[in-house]
Amino acid sequence: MKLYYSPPSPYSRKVRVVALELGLAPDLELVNAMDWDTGYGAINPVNRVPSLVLDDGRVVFDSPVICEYLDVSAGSRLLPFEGEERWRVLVLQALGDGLMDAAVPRRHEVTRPIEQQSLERIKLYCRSMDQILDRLESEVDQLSALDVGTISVACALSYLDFRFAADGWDVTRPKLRKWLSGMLCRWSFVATPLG
Ligand SMILES: N[C@@H](CCC(=O)N[C@@H](CS)C(=O)NCC(=O)O)C(=O)O
Repeated sequence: MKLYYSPPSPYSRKVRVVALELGLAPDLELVNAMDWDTGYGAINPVNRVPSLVLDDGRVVFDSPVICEYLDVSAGSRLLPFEGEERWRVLVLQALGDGLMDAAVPRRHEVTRPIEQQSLERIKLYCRSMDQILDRLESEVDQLSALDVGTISVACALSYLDFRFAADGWDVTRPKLRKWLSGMLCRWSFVATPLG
């Protein structure tokens, strides 16, 4: 298996952490999906990272799909195969992914020339981020297990530290910060720094 990934991408990190936690080691191939001339679109027509190319040439993409593929391959250890718990973990993953889905385009927006930036869009991204962070802080006691949900949330929060440290998201969310510190001690996170 080969994983196309990008070092600053929180979605890529999520998949890499999941793979490591499952004892899987796909080959890694760096790609910058924003470059025009990589030919990456022939692998993933959505043109986003990550993508997982299987040994038989099939391609799995969108990080939740890749995580589920890896997890099922390894015996469903990070996403319950059925039952209520499955939906709880999937919704938690959607919260983590949703935080990335607001933070990543916010980052793109604020790195555009100032006259091209949309303040309205930035405000919408920030609202979404604040709402998700508040929800996570209020439900932090539900983040005890290691699963695709908690991995997604930890990757999203560490992306905020990486790109938006000045926000100080943890000032009003100390329980979430404490929880994140514990997660980031895991070897799978230490081995996959954003960069
Ligand atoms: N829903 C996708 C989102 C992936 C995504 O947005 N990746 C970003 C990098 S962090 C990307 O490839 N951006 C390239 C682009 O938008 O052209 C997933 O979960 O894999």
